[in-house]
Formats: sequence, C-alpha cells, structure tokens
Amino acid sequence: MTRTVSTTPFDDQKPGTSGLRKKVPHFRQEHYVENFIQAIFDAAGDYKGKTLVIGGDGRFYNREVVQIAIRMAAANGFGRIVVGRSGILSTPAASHLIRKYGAFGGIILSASHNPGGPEEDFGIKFNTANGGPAPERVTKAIYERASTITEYTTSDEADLDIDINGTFETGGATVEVIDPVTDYADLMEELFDFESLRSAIARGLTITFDAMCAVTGPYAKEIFEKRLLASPGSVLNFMPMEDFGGHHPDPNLVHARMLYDQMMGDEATDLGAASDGDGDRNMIIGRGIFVNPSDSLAMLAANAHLAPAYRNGLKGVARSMPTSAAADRVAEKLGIDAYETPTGWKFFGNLLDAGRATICGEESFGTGSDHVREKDGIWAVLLWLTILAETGKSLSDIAHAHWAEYGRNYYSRHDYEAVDTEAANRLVEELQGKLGSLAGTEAAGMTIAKADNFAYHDPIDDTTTENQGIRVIFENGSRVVFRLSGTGTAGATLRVYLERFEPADGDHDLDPQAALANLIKAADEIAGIERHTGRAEPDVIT
Ligand code: VG1
Ligand code: CO
Repeated sequence: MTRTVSTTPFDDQKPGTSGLRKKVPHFRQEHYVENFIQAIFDAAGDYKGKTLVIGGDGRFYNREVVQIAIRMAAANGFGRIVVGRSGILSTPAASHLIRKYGAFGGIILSASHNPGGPEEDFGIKFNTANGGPAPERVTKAIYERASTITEYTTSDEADLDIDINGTFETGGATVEVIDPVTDYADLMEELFDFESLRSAIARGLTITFDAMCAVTGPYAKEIFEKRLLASPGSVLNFMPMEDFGGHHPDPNLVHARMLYDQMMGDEATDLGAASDGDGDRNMIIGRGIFVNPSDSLAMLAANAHLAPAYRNGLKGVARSMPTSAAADRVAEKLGIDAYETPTGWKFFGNLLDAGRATICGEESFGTGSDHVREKDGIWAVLLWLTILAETGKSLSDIAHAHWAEYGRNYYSRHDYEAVDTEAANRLVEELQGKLGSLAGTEAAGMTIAKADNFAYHDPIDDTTTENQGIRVIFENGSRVVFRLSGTGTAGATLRVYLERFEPADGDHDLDPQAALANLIKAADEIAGIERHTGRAEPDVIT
C-alpha cells in the first residue's frame, strides 16, 4: 500500500561536488534519506512509468538505503527499477546502465573515496538520463525542494531479496536485480582489444590492481583475471567491505601506500593501479615511477589511438581548472580543442554529450571518456595496459619520452584536512579581498602576473558558474590555485594546487616537491596558510 508521510525539511541537504555526503548517523535521522530521495524525484521532472537505476559502492548503510529507494521509486510511479545485485554498482557501471537501459536516471549511493562504517561517511547522488551527475541546475532544484519538503511517498512493501538475480513485481513497478559486472565488462571488451591484451599478458606483461576493499574488486577480478587471464592474485583487496577494511578507499600516495611501496621495490609489476570506493578514480604507477593524474590524462590523450575505440582520433580533451595544463599541450599538437571546466565531473557532461570532448580528466585521480558520463577507474587502467601492450615500452620510458616531447608540468596538490571551517573561510575571504591588487606584486621572489576567481561559461548551455577556485598566475608561467573541498564531511578541507612548467629540453627528473619548493613558499606568503589554519604542513601531498 502506497502511503504519504508528513515530514519537515532539513536545512543541510545541499549536494556538493558530487552528491550529498554526510556521516552515517546524520543520514540515519528519521526521514533524512526519504526527504532527499523525494526531493530528487520532485525536482527531476516527469519520470512516471520510466526506468530508474539503483546501486552503490557497498559501504555501510548501502543495503538499507537501496530498499528505501526501491520502495519510494515504486510508490512514486517509476515503471521499472534496475538494481545491481546486493545493491552493488560502481559509479561508471551505473552510468553505463542508465545509458544502456534508456533510464530516466539513477540513484548512486556512495561517498566515493571517503571512509565507510557506522560512524563514517555515506552519500547519495542523482544521475540524469545521459548517465552523468545531475548538472548544477538540477542539484539546485533538488536543494530547493529539500528545503521546503512537507511530505514523501513510500509504501509498506516488504524488503526484496536483492542478493539473487531476478525480476519482481512490487508496488506497481517491475524490479530487475541484475549482475553488477557483466554489462560493464562487456562494454570494456567493445572499447579495448581484449585478444591483444590477453596475448601481451601471456607474453609476460604484468599488472597489480588494488581494489582497496571497495567496489572495483568484482569488476577487476572479472576483467583482469578472468577475461584477460592475468595471473591469480593480480587483483588485491578484492572483497568489497562495508568499512573498506577500516581504510580510506582513496587511491593516492598516502592511502594506497602498500601498492606504491611494492611498485618501488623488487616485487613491482609492469603496471600498478588502484581505484577508490565507488570505482571512478584511478592511480597509475609504473615500475619505480608514479605518474600524477594530470600527466596521466595527457599521456592517455596522446596515446589513445592505440585502443580500437579511439583509433579515429579524439574530438577534444577537457580538464578541470586545477588540473595541470599538460593535456592542453597534447590537444594543441593533435589540433583538437582543449576545455577547462570547474572541479567535478558534472561539468564535462555537456561537452561529452555535444561531441566536443572525447577524453576528460581531473587532477584528483579521475579520467574517463565518452563511453559513459562518469570518470572510470578501470577504463583508465585498461587504456594504460593497452599502451604498454601495444608499444612494448615501460611506463617510465613512455613518461620520459612524453616529457621530452611536450615538456613536464611539475605538479602537486597539498590538502589541509578537517581545518576549522571559520578559519578556512577567513583565509578565502582575505584572499578574495586582495585579488584585485595582487598583480605586479611579488611572492617568494616571483612576480604575480594575474589573479582571479575562476568562473566557467558553459559553451553548450550558456550557463555561468562562479567562484570555482582562486588562481594566482606568475610571470614565469607557474601557478597556484586555492579551493575549498566540496566533498568533505568534517570541517573544511583546503586544497592548494601547485604547477610549474619545465620545457622539453629541461630537467625532468626532479622530485616534484623540490621542483615546486619556491611555489610552496609563495602559496603560504600569499594566502597565509599557516597563519589562518595553524598548520605548518599539509595532511596529504599528491
Ligand atoms: C573532489 C575532487 C574532484 C572530484 C570530486 C568527486 O572534490 O577534488 O576533482 O570530482 O572529489 O570525486 P572536492 O570538492 O573535494 O575537491 V569522487 O571519486 O569523490 O566522486
Ligand atoms: Co569516486
């Protein structure tokens, strides 16, 4: 029986960079999840009789919210609900299913790289019919609706058994529980030459993939070990766990340290890779060499033609503003357009839909293409594997040849986590206040050429999005960007992005922190990081 429940709004249901993220106890408040899901439905348009995809990264509270979402979707009039078995779908797999089944949209339950567990993080994200994260227009409407909501619609239907594949009728809708991996793995077989990858692996090409006890485990097992016949054990930490084994499922130099150490030592394989909680991020390491995500984007763009899906070239390359300009140099050489968008995958959607960009990337370990509308960790690993297989070169050789051709954008991101929110806001306000007078002044002996707060004008839908990060550009071409994170759940996280270009005939073998030392000093002089936050060192350096 369908029923309408009276409720009162919460004032904090504002989606951030990627959906609504809060601590689990916060989500567990009475009506909290229901309010937000109803706000999504109310704001999203005419979905009656249409298809909704539901799945998540398997973290704590995933299963409960999948049942709530199924009941509410049926009671609100969706015709068909496609659910990943056991409530599991990686973010890129969900994006693919929305597109493949012509769905109205999807609800993805994830807090991505944030830790999971009863006291840790949970998240709800809505993706639209193109498979991509809801654009700003829609997230705004969801927030407005959530802020005034007075009732939601659900039913008394019992929980469904979502642990076996099957079709159920419930509350007037058809629910299909499907294998979360098969469709996605099949898509990868269409994009890449699995035959040729298999033979390269048979000839000795080796890979280590760390699934970090998160959602990519079953996907990576199926693709790398079962379909590509990489040796058993190539996929590490492949059992998804509700608390990710107590770790942050964040593939970076701090949280994927074991993989990094392995790749720097005698046990290294040809390719080392890791993905995050929901499977949309990737970290790439070769024998003895870490490739930062901005460089990885550039190198993937330069070599994408080696994979069947990109044999005819790329339409364009897009990167988020804080991502280094390495990809722009590749686009220039290829004679294709380069786009600079705000942080967050939702800003790539229009460019991908309009056929303006084929490959997109962010400095935060995110890369993807127009095969879905999300970043895609396993896709990036398969493209790197293809490059290694087709060229027969080592990752280190490919990286050095790339820098010798294009120059190297030394790059690093410094994160100051769980900073006092007021202190972080003061830092940004003070910086904003002096933006107009920075040009012509000096910091750490370098002259500032330009300073602004990045605003993006979307060339497809003509919308403008402001305040997307403060950029300080020096006369020597170096750059510092300051932004506050939109995905954290405790205090504020300050991100400082540092970039310095070294030309093609320069020195490409410096330690990035050493190469950027002067810029790091300048960043503190300009923003007063230590003065405001009391922190002398960042928590995470990538
Ligand atoms: C971070 C990254 C951003 C990424 C976002 C979602 O956002 O910087 O590039 O798109 O996470 O990724 P923020 O606002 O905290 O800087 V995921 O894998 O958490 O969905
Ligand atoms: Co993610």
